[in-house]
Amino acid sequence: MNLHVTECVHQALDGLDIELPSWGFADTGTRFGKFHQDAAAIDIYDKIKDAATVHRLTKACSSMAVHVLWDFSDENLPARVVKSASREGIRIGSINPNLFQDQDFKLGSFGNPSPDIRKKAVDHCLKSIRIATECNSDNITFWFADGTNYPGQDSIRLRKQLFESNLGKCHQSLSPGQKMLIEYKPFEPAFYHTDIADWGMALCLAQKTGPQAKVLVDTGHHYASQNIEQIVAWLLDEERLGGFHFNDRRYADDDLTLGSIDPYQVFRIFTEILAYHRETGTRPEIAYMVDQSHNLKPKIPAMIQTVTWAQELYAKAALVPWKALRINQIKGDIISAEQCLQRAFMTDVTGALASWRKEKGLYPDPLEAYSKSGYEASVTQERKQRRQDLGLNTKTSYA
Ligand code: PSV
Ligand code: MN
Repeated sequence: MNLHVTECVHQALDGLDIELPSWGFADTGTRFGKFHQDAAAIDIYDKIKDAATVHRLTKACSSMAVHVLWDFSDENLPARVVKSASREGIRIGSINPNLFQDQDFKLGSFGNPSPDIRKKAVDHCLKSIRIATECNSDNITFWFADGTNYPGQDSIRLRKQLFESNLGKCHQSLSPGQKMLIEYKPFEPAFYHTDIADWGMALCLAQKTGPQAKVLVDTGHHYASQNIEQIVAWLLDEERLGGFHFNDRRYADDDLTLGSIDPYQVFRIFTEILAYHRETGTRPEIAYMVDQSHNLKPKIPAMIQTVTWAQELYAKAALVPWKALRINQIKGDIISAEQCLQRAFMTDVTGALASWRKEKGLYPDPLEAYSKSGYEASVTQERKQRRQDLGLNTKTSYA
């Protein structure tokens, strides 16, 4: 094996940790329905166990993101959840307030025309920030379904001002190490205008809000031809890139497996990040998170597959010959410059990945290790029984 490749890949993988979403382990669906899986997590403790299983097999996912409304309750208070995560060998990561499910949020949350509902939304975010503190978590992710469906429905400009003022209120209650990650999305559920529709709007709000406000790039939240790596490069240069929600898309926010449609794009995104690190000498503080909820694939293998692809594409990006690339760029030798990227992308890194895993005491192929572990069969049996005992979702089918 090429020693240089092995060294670069090992070093890169040592620095890559990817947070898993609690909601990726539970039954979710589309607006047309749900296909239930017997092995799907029922509660937060199942989700923790599943995320910890992925971490045990990859040593690359030390934390799990949680959604406040879906994961906490009077019974499942943060302290208990944190304890359970630490028992399983992971941490609670980013905290996601839920500003879209309550009936009161029909016309929006921070941008709602009613001051009482705006206050309710801000109060929920302040509570989420307190939960983050209790969980020792540094990231609070703000995604808003806010927008309108019809021209004339509300004032776009006044809503922008409401966002500025309400985000400011939340920023004030952050503790020093915490970050507010502002996520954008072009459409859905709003179909005419979305209040934070793209990276420019998110950046503008982050800059107005304060130094702890950063932008979160969900790779699925872009139109088909958008150059995401350029957005990443600009956000890095503005020191406002806070994190990612990884997934892939073919049409819209499809929650497909990272890199399943365009792996070269993921590679180019990683290349911009590593280039920034190399050129500035500063390692950017980026929360790498997955935001995928699979309806057809089994959930845990889908997550392992995502993580191993992220590692593979990150490892390839680490192989870009930076010096040669820059020399070619300065000379205007476009073909050689492009070759620097293409050759790195085409390098087979599977051997280096396997040796990194062996060094960590892991099985070289985490998917195979999972299927041999017996975990899926054991949780299928246990959760199926528990669902029956609890009277939960017995399958709907035509008679
Ligand atoms: C919205 O589409 C989103 O990307 C946000 O990050 C939510 O928190 C997540 O999906 C789960 O619904
Ligand atoms: Mn997202």
